[in-house]
Amino acid sequence: MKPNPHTTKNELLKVYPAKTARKRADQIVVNEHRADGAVPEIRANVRTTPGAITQRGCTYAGCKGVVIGPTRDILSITHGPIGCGFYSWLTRRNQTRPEGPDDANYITYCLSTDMQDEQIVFGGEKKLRAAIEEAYAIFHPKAIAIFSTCPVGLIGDDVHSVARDMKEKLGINVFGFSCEGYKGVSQSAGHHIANNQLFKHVVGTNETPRPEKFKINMLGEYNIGGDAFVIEDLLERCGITLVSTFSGDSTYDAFANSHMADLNAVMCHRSINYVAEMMEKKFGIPWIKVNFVGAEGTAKSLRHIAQYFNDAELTGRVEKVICEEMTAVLETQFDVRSRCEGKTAMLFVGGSRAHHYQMLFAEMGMKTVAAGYEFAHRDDYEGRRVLPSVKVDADSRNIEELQVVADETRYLPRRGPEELVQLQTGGVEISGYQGMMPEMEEGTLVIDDIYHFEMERLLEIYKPDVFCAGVKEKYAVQKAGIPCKQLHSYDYGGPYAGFRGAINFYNEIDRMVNTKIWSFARAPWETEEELEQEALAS
Ligand code: CFM
Repeated sequence: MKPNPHTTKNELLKVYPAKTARKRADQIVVNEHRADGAVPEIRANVRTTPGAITQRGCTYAGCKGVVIGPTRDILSITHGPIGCGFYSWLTRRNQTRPEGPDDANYITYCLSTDMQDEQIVFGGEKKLRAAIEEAYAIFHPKAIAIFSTCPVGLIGDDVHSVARDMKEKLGINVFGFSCEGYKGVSQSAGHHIANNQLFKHVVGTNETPRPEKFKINMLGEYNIGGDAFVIEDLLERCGITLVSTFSGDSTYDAFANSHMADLNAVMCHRSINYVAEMMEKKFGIPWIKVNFVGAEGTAKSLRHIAQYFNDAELTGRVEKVICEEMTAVLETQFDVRSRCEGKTAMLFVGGSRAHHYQMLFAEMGMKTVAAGYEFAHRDDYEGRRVLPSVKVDADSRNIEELQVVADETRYLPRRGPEELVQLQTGGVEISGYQGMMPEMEEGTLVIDDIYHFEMERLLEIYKPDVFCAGVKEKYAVQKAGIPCKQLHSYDYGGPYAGFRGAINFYNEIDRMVNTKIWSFARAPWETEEELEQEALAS
């Protein structure tokens, strides 16, 4: 029998103390579509209840690990005790492809100031200066980024003044991030801090003209498992120039030159919408939301980009590429559907993939029964239309909001107001994002910042065919006899973006949900009787 989402919600809440349950109730929502197109309000981007096991990471992880880390030629130095430096050793499977063997690639390095008790007591700025000088002497990078860990903020080291001094002394760009782990309620604060500094210190600092006709930036694509390579290839075949990706397979110079693009295509809205908005205000570059996860999403995104440029030849090439790719996609879809149709999935991950990957499951005929983000905000769930009603609390006020105005000489609106309206009526949403909930079925469960206990209960109640999360959850899920697909790291797999990636994903999930192996795992809650019944049924 299909589990009832309302009863399930009560099941999850009943273990909590009254006050916690009350607050938590606003983060666990049964999805519905109201007449005006709105969805229920969800509480998001708020502190995790102390004591709960959350999936979240810290602000430092969001800044260093997520947004800046994938850029191969910015040398990153983590200022803090070495124990904090886990994310300075990039564990995120983002790939990069230097143009030649001599081109810089610092991604595999892990640099930390290794603060000791002495620096905690007397200050760590001296050690930071020494570290920057040492790193410069060894690598001669184009730019150095300094990342603050919690103790740096607590003792009050001024990384920004050190950065200014060193910038002058070394003659390269040196900039710091006040991304102490505690700065926000999750890694989301770190994205914002990273976006601000990139925008302030890098974007627009390289004026090399770009003569190409169709120039875009890809925002919020981090090249996990090679996704960006697939997208780069598609764009190239369509004749679309990628000026910069933020920040998968990216370089410092590309960021610096990115204001030459005529369109920002935003893949992960959560982590980078700030850069899109700021570039629009300062340089007049419009942005659209794209999604290269799922074959349909990929085709639609390419078509929207073509519509934006409104050029017959480009449109023709885009259609040709889509056509070339779709045959294999449809063949695989047809094949996997025969085994996967009607199976169920749950996705609890990050701030965008829990939404995007539902498209891939849908293409396989699978149903998403519950989903949620770790650290997204209300607009990622309900759509940007709710932005004016999002309350600014003490935690979000903590993060600087840059006041951006049109650049005196370089502001150039790429499209006039009428053209934008025309695009909008043509189905290309400008500066918009619909969010996850409007695209999920009614009666599905949407849970923000899911706690580990809730996850285990969900597995027990729904017994989904596949659960998507990260490595922290993976083995707990599998012990319950349910396969877990890691959507952060892709479990050593991927790419999953674009058409080729979709085929990869269909095949992998098909294997995961149809193998017999999981039926041999015994979930702790299964009774003898249930086991016997299962044995009889198989
Ligand atoms: Fe954006 Fe990401 Fe994600 Fe994200 Fe992330 Fe990631 Fe993610 Mo892990 S930037 S919000 S902070 S799409 S690292 S590449 S998989 S949680 S859903």
